[in-house]
Amino acid sequence: MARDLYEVVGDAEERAVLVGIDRARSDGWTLDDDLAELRRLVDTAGAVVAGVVTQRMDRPNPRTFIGSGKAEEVERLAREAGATMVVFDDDLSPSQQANLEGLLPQVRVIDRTQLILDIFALHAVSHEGKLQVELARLEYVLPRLRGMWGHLEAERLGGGRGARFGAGESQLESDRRLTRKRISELKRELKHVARARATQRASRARSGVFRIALVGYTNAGKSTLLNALTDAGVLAQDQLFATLDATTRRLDLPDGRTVTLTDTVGFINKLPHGLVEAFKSTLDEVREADLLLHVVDASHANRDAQMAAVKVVLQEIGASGRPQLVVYNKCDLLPAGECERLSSAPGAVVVSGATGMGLETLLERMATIAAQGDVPLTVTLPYDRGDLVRVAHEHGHILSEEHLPEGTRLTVVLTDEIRGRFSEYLPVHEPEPEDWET
Ligand SMILES: Nc1nc2c(ncn2[C@@H]2O[C@H](COP(=O)(O)OP(=O)(O)OP(=O)(O)O)[C@@H](O)[C@H]2O)c(=O)[nH]1
Ligand SMILES: [Mg+2]
Repeated sequence: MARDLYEVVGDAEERAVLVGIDRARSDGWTLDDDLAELRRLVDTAGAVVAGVVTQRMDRPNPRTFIGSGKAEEVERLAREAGATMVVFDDDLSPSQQANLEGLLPQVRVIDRTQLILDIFALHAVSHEGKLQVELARLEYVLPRLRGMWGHLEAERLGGGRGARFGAGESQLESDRRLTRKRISELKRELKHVARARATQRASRARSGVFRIALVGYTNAGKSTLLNALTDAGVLAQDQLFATLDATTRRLDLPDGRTVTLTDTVGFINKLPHGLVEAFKSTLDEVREADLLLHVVDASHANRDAQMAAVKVVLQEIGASGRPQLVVYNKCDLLPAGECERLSSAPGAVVVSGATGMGLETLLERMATIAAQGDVPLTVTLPYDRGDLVRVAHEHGHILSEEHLPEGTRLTVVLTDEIRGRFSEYLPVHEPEPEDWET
């Protein structure tokens, strides 16, 4: 079966050469940031970095991604370093990947998406998690099946023209058919699992329990916080994508109210779209939460760019309109002045899941928000409505304030008395997530 051809990077002997492109960009990431993250991904996948090659270019070569001279350099380095694979930090099209495999015959050529899929496959534990990962991997593999059979096709070429256009084509067609069939089966099965999860969620919603979800960049400390707050005992470790499954625990707040707190899969810059699609049902926990705690590794050199990447994913899953509280974690690793500066931002709490610092404040903030009886709302007020911004500040409970080109974006808990004054700016309801296609 085709998916057996798709190997997992788990072998300690795997040695990787990394390839990164230095291009003009505006998203706050530099080539060094990208390569540092790619190193962590390779390390998490269990391989060793044997070398790095970079190239300055604004537009990748449509055939081979990097230039042909650069490809020769990669080939030489891979040979000298005894590499078993070459990992591109960007996504390769199926034909670029096939062409590169032709130029680098002695190694496996993989891209960032494939590496992340491999890590997900290594870390999947639950039945649902495994189904979701298998679906994402097969969707990725389907357009690449020709490349994978390349070596067999080459052998068949020895059999003459007839063999090439006869048996060869039908083998590929049958692989594609089997893969498509498995994809449909997986979607059906996931739809079934998703229904059970939706029923659970609906019953929690009906019970009126306030639902809080932990979201954030991978390795930010979400699971550590869930454990610190609820003794959940979930896996927390210094690895990317340690958590794939959603775990929900009850949490008693200082005012005696019980809420639920859900930990879920972490996000990353350039999170593969296929994974977001496949993890739809897990991510519904985020989309439907009453409050998102956006957990940030405040000690990370790339903190702001990571926060921006999380916003992009929240947008992609249709959760960007959910009320949010920013939780700057790992403050034990920050200089004291920096902690103070961060905690003065509206709507932010500074904590350490490791030492417990700031957790009481966090619990109190959650209690205040949950106790308002109404969930916080996110409104964007045009700059000529400074009067409403003042009303929100005086009578509401501001969780965050952001100045965007179109106006002031506030996440605020409004009392019933003043809510009406904001009605024309209140968000429209998010559409229901689309049904699985089968
Ligand atoms: N120093 C320090 N380390 C922390 C803190 N919180 C978490 N960590 C460490 O950061 C690493 C990642 O923590 P996790 O809780 O697994 O992070 P996560 O956000 O759940 O990550 P994924 O599940 O991989 O997305 C672990 O090694 C934790 O021990 C903190 O407040 N201070
Ligand atoms: Mg985790």
